[in-house]
Amino acid sequence: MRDLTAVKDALKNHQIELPSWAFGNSGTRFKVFGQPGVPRNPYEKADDAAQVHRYTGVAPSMAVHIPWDKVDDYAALSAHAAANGIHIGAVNANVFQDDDYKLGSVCNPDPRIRKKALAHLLECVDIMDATGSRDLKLWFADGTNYPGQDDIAARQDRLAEALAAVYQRLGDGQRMLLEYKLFEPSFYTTDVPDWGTALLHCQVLGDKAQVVVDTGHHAPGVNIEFIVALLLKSGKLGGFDFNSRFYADDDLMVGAADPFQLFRIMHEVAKAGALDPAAGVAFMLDQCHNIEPKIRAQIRSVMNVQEAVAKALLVDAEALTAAQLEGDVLAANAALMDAYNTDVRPLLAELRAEMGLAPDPVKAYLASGYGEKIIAERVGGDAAGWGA
Ligand code: RM4
Ligand code: MN
Repeated sequence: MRDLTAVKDALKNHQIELPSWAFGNSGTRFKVFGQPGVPRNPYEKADDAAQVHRYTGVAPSMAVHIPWDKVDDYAALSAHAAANGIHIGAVNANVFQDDDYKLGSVCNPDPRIRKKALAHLLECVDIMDATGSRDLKLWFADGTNYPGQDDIAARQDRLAEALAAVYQRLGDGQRMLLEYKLFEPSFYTTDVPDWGTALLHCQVLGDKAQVVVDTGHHAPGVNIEFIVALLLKSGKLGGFDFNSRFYADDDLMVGAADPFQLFRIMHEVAKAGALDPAAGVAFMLDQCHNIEPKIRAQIRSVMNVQEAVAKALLVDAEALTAAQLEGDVLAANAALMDAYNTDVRPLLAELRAEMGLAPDPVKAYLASGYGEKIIAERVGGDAAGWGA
């Protein structure tokens, strides 16, 4: 697509969802470095997420994580988000931070613990009803550390049973997104380690179950765009958890470690016509800003995704296909590289001007004084954190 108006229209339509947890304190297992001005509750997280949308214009929703974002009244949280121009997005379940889950949640050998985990997942669907959220995102820390520790196949049966129960509970227009991750916290087996396992479960469940690709959850060197292309072809790509990694699940800003990979992924998405929200692919960020300022980092991340999308949209599809069909390896590669090497920042600045936004969102946010304001106002109370 090289018609610039069409490129800009596609960019205006493309939406990115922010994770509530990115605004709270986070860290590694060695240390959580607290930052001043961090939200103390989900309402303040929504305030911060709204800032990111305000300056980028393309991030109108915030995913929540339960129980980190537990509130008494989810409809009130939704209304608060709406008053700030955003809405509540995916509901993320958390069955990995309770002592009971030492040997797993829905795959645990103990039926009592499996029941408890399932009850939490069902509670998350109740929350979706209250917030009007479409997606339930499931990531399981389940797995084992030692060969022989548990029965690999039996754990799959327990998983399937829990997923089926949650699937039954989904209402019209609700979906279940199953996320996979190679390892961590389990080091020998993980019960949903890869896209194949996630896809097998989703295929058994039905149309409302789709796979979510967290870009940080693969072994080094895995070709993520290949996975994306296949899931798109089979109608099973429910969404992304974007972040970037140098080594493991680093949760760094998307596009920071490997912008070329992000471009290659977005090229597959653009080619499949899946950028438009109507295609049903959720473009979520799943990041932690351990040392950098959080709101600004989220703005940067949204911009990084937009840059990759813009480049993907600039690929001369006709030239690419012609070269591919002729077997002209170098011309085909050049068609991709020409788009990737384009400086799309002026185009994005123009787009923002058309949307009534400042051309440089980071500069505009810094000039707003919001960062200083929350540092002055958010005194006392407990800063939100991911509690690990
Ligand atoms: C997991 C996974 C989930 C995220 C948690 C915090 O590794 O990526 O999506 O919710 O971390
Ligand atoms: Mn994730």
